[in-house]
Amino acid sequence: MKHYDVTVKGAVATSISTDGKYLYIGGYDNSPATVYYPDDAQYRLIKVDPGDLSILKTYTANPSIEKDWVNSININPINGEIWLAVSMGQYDGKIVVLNQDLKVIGEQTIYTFAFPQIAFDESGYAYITGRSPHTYEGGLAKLSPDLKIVKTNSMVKGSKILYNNGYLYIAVEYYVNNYQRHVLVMATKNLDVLETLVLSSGINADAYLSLLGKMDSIGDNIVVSGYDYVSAAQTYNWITYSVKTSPPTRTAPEPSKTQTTQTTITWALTPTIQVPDIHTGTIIIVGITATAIAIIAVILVAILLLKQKRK
Ligand SMILES: [Ca+2]
Repeated sequence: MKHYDVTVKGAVATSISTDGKYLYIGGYDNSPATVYYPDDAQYRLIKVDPGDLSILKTYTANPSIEKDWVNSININPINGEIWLAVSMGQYDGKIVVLNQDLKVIGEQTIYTFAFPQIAFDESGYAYITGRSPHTYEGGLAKLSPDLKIVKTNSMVKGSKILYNNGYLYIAVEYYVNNYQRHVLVMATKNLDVLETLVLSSGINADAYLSLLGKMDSIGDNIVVSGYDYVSAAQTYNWITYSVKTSPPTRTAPEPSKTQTTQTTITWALTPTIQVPDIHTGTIIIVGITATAIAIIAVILVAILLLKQKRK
């Protein structure tokens, strides 16, 4: 089943979420563009019937002359409110809260938080991270359910954020040991960093995280995907990490029996990352890069060819 919306030209969908009753799809359209502001776009949210995919309501707004878009949609688990993380161009962010009728309940601009992402805790507090790829500004912010900024931490400029079992996990990029690397930061609900783990320490390539798309958890594992760029081969590779979390008090790792490859890495910090408090624990990382898969495929093909030649 598909629904094709031809009523809007130049529209791009970027994010989808559900409150269990309806689908909410966000993105942008470039209808405000003029010859003076050719990049102007407004953000756009539609409420869709999950049965026939018909559009029940549409909300659009154009807060800046830049391209404004819905970067992420999250439903507040406490009350079902729809929280939009809107990027106003590539420099600033805005949180917009709507009810199920797509009426705006409140808004909060968070400067420098471009490409924002949202995570909720069990009390309905929201944790926002965002960053500008151009100014290298951004940070981490805690917002109350009524959209007041409770606290900020400008040290952690995340690409993705997740709340799981009492802690925040933020996926960031740091420059460590000659490369841009995937890093996972664990923080308290008070935005204090507990642990910082370099995920791509075994990869000699620059590693990046898309500023669109979420990270998630399954059981005790935090899962996050990104990509790296091998300049010698001029290729991009997908890479996925599954990080087993352990509370700071627990030190014994629980090796996973279901994974084919695993590396045990101690939570540790490189000197270039400044974190106020370091706990030692152990986690398991499982990562399979597309390069590894490609190498295995080439070997398999070579074996098959050899076998055919022998026949
Ligand atoms: Ca705009």
